[in-house]
Amino acid sequence: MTLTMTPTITAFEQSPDGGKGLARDMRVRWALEEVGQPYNVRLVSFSEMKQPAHRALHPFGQIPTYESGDLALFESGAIVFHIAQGHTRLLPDDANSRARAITWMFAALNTMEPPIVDWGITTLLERDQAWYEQRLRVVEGHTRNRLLELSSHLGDADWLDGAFSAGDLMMVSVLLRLKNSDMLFDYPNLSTYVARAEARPAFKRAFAAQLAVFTGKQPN
Ligand code: GTB
Repeated sequence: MTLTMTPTITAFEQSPDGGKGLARDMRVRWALEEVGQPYNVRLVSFSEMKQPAHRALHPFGQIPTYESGDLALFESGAIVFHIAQGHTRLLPDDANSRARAITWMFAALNTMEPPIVDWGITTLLERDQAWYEQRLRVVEGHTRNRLLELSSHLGDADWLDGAFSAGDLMMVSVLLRLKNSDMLFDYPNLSTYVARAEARPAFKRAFAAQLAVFTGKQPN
């Protein structure tokens, strides 16, 4: 089902990652591309995000948001879930397969993303602290534990549970936050898993669109 009304999402006017696709609008763009849903993007500055108009959409003053008709959503997980509904490409019809795909979305957001975010914050913001090396060892240890467990589950499968689903979309989006490190290389099946997802045409279109915000060049 393609929506008759074109949804609008929000993204950083100037993403701190310089277009590497690490901000959370990327996963929403990717989901929209997977289901073939055209969308508009409203770019917001850091100060605009904290203004009442944006907070009416997002209580925490962040991106991404999603608006379609009289529906306004925040939280990338909820947005991707909403987009995925009714699209077997992202959520299978079979009730049990669908429940498992949703479980993987939650696992990506609740089990994998927290240690990865901790690691990101440490490497980005805490380098000057006297306790940096000690803290880095702890957060890298937590992250590696989860990567090892995920790697053991994935084994030599292409995707987490049968066909590609919103669970994979969310998991890969989370793993991509480690791209600035060499950690993923230590788990070759996870590196291949991420590369397999990045090769999807929908991922490439979404990536090009968010990069174009930074370069000012429209994607082909
Ligand atoms: N739980 C929410 C969700 O999943 O939607 C979290 C949303 C969130 O963290 N949004 C961030 C934001 O708006 C952008 S994605 N931050 C501005 C603020 O809080 O004032 C996090 C992010 C930002 C930048 C990079 N980067 O440059 O590498 C990566 C990820």
